[in-house]
Amino acid sequence: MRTQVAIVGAGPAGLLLGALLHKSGIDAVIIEQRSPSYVLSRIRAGVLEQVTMDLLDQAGVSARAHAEGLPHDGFELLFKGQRHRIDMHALTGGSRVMVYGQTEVTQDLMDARAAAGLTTVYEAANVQVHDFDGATPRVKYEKDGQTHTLTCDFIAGCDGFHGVCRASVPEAAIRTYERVYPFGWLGLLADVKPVTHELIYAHTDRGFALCSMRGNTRSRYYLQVPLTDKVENWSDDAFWAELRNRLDSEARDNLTTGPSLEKSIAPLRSFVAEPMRFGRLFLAGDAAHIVPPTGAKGLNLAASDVGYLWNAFADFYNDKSRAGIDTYSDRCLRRVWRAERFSWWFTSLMHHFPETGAFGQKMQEAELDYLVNSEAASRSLAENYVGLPMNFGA
Ligand code: RFL
Ligand code: PHB
Repeated sequence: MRTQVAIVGAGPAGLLLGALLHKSGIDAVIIEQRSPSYVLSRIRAGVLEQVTMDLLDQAGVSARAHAEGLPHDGFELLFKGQRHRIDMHALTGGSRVMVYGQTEVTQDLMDARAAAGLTTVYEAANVQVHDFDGATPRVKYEKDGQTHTLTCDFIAGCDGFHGVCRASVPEAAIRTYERVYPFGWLGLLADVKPVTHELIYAHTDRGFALCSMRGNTRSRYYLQVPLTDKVENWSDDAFWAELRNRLDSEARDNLTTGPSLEKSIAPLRSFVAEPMRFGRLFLAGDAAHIVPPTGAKGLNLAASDVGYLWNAFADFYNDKSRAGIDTYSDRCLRRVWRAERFSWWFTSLMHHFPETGAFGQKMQEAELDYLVNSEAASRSLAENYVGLPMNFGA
């Protein structure tokens, strides 16, 4: 088989790239190691920046997101038992975010891909990338007991943090930066009405909690937990009781509980690999970088990488220019590092770090107090939360 762009990974990054390339008349095949239902079972992001919505619009896959997504103009910070609203819309001169689940984005992209008759190979085993430092890269994989080779002009590594693409780059050609946090997030999804119509980010001395949603009748909640906790030891009742402990009295009274549809623990990590291009191999999304979820930036960064990569390939095929390809890594990394900084900062501010002691706790409270009472500080938070433009400082 031959294609112009071989995409490894059918998560949101790979599927969105496939959709955008199709709009520009560029041929792409996606190779995914899992089944569609497995990909859809991963409950992850919930907050989409305007930049991401714009890319979904350009890919022609945003109709359901506009119809069913919830536009949010603000969110709340809860500390010392009080909630404080950050009015993103007013503070940023009109920006907002869309609350719409990653599962739904993925489903919309899968449906559009199937409707357009585009090729996705699911359940591909032993996927390997070869010769990306030469003129004719290849992706090899096994399917139904047979070995297949996909020859291409470029490989897009959209295969997530544990994928094969970054791992195939010689160690000397890549530099990585990492911080692992000493806690994880226990997430619970339930068909209950959200505790309030906006997200609540709660800082308490019992740990962080987040109240989010997937619509008016489905809620997504998270608790900071020690990395040693096991999800099977957290009953639904224990989850709801602990969440109550971390909320203010009004939210506690409004909290509706119910059986969980899904519960899982995710470790928190900051990670960046530099550069993001190796010859004809381009990394995008979680394959190149990870942010802790506090800033809601992971999926949005995956989308902006893909936006730059789409432009690079469109320049190459349609305008015979290599400029986008040559600047891809630098352009992505600039936006990535800003989101890394914001996600690290917001994580450090909101979580409980036992090792920093009572002084550390006081510093967090003083910063939160400043943040909600200084318009300049609130604006900085709001500006980062809604997402920086793709061509900032250009
Ligand atoms: P994905 O989603 O991991 O998809 C990668 C795909 O590649 C496949 N794959 C392979 N395929 C072929 N061969 C191989 N060798 C392969 N190895 C892997 C995988 O099966 C998979 O299908 O990466 P992608 O596309 O870069 O997307 C990134 C996002 O999924 C991620 O950044 C976000 O979910 C992060 N995130 C959030 N991001 C936001 O923007 N807003 C949020 O509100 C938000 N909340 C979150 C989050 C992540 C969370 N967890 C669980 C880490 C909340 C949580 C709890
Ligand atoms: C989510 O709804 O899953 C979500 C929302 C905001 C975050 C992280 C996750 O910061």
